[in-house]
Amino acid sequence: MKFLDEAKVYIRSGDGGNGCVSFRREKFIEFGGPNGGDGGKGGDVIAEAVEGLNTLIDYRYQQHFKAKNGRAGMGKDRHGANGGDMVMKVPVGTQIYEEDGETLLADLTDVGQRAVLARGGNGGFGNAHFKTSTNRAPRHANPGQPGEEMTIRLRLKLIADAGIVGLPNAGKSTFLAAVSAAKPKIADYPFTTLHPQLGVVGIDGREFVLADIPGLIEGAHEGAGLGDRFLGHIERCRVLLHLVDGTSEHAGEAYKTVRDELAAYGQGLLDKPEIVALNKADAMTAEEINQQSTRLKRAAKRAPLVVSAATGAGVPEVLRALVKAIEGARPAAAGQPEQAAWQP
Ligand SMILES: Nc1nc2c(ncn2[C@@H]2O[C@H](COP(=O)(O)OP(=O)(O)OP(=O)(O)O)[C@@H](O)[C@H]2O)c(=O)[nH]1
Ligand SMILES: [Mg+2]
Repeated sequence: MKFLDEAKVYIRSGDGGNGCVSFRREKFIEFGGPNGGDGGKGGDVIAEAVEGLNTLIDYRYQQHFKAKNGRAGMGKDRHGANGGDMVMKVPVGTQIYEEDGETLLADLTDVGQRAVLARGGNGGFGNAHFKTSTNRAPRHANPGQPGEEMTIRLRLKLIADAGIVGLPNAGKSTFLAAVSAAKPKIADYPFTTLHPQLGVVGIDGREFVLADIPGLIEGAHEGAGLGDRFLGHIERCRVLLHLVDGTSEHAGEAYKTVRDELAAYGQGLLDKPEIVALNKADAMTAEEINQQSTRLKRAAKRAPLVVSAATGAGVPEVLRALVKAIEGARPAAAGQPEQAAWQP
């Protein structure tokens, strides 16, 4: 399936139906009075977050979304039918912006969450509505109100518990493939990964979602390489896994390059708890591991875990560290209520 995380679409809610002007006309009934019904309400355009989607690719093929108009009111006090709503199904994690791309209209972070993006116009009142003691034969009705139209932007920010960052070729995709059922492309050239991938990881009876994103290089915030736009997908991660290729020239420098790009991107990425791991241990001598670990420790100000995504050595330790950090980073308000101590 293709991946797309930005889309621009045009939406229009339904117009309200017109009110009706009509009079009761029956044999032997004089002055039957007004009986024009009200128009129906126009349909809304609604966005709904659904399970099982992780791309906005559908919105490349369909870019116009219109709700149905309300039907006009009719004689004999018949109310016009309401127009049907248009429901746009989007992946969880989709943010909806106005056309400017800056004004946030909705942020759909939970399955089933809905937002009304454009409200349908109200139906007009029929002439029966305008009957008063002094005007018992009103000859006017209201027109339905028009719907709203606008262009909106959808932006998907995947929701994962942990995100893997690192230079190209650090072994990020290899790691994701080793710990989950995800099947990312893996190869020894930079920028193998062109879009984010998610995988579900299980360890010690816990599960969490891990995201693999394209590698970062120096200057990514200025557009170098694939740029830094995919960092949007780890904005909502609780924890980062920073993988450093041990066979690279200088693990400390590699680490700093990525941290600088995270800093340039902002959005609190630097403040997230970070697990640092030196990868490709299988391809290094003990001496090299020592040297690169020392460099990495100096740069990260803490000893890295040593791992081989290829052989699996050290992987459970990394996963346990991630689980611990994820649970530690859970906001207190969202903590499990069953753990709260109850004092009688
Ligand atoms: N020896 C060894 N090679 C590894 C290990 N992990 C990854 N590799 C190799 O390193 C190369 C790059 O791996 P990827 O997983 O594609 O790297 P990536 O970080 O996803 O790279 P980008 O997607 O380009 O950012 C591949 O040839 C992998 O086989 C490891 O633990 N040991
Ligand atoms: Mg990759």
